[in-house]
Amino acid sequence: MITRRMVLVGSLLASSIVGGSSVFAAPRRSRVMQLLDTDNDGTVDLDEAKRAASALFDRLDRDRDGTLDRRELRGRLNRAEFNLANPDKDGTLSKDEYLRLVERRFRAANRDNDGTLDERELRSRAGQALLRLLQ
Ligand SMILES: [Ca+2]
Ligand SMILES: [Ca+2]
Ligand SMILES: [Ca+2]
Repeated sequence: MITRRMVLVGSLLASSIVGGSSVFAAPRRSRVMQLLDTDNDGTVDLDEAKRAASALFDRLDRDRDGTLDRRELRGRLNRAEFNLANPDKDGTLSKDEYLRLVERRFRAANRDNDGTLDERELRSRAGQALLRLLQ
């Protein structure tokens, strides 16, 4: 037997699926936010960004020499970006240099200067440039 209540709940579910903006729908968290936001406060802070960047650095460093050359970066930075991040011009990025670049891109993406990146800031062009160094 179908009660009025079941019909009501059914139509609410349907409208939240179709409309996507129903108050009954859980706030949507992007895959990348779920991945980076380790303290689950809904934003990415600099510590979280640096931790992800450090883990990616280690994964990309195939020859385990503690630095990334352009081949290991596999297109994440173009030549100009690489040169900017590599002031000592030794042909590789140390983890320090890499994390300094991450910090610069984090600050560029953090438009409202509140110390954290929300979904919208991550989706911005500056946010996407940061994400290329994190995943
Ligand atoms: Ca967080
Ligand atoms: Ca290396
Ligand atoms: Ca922000």
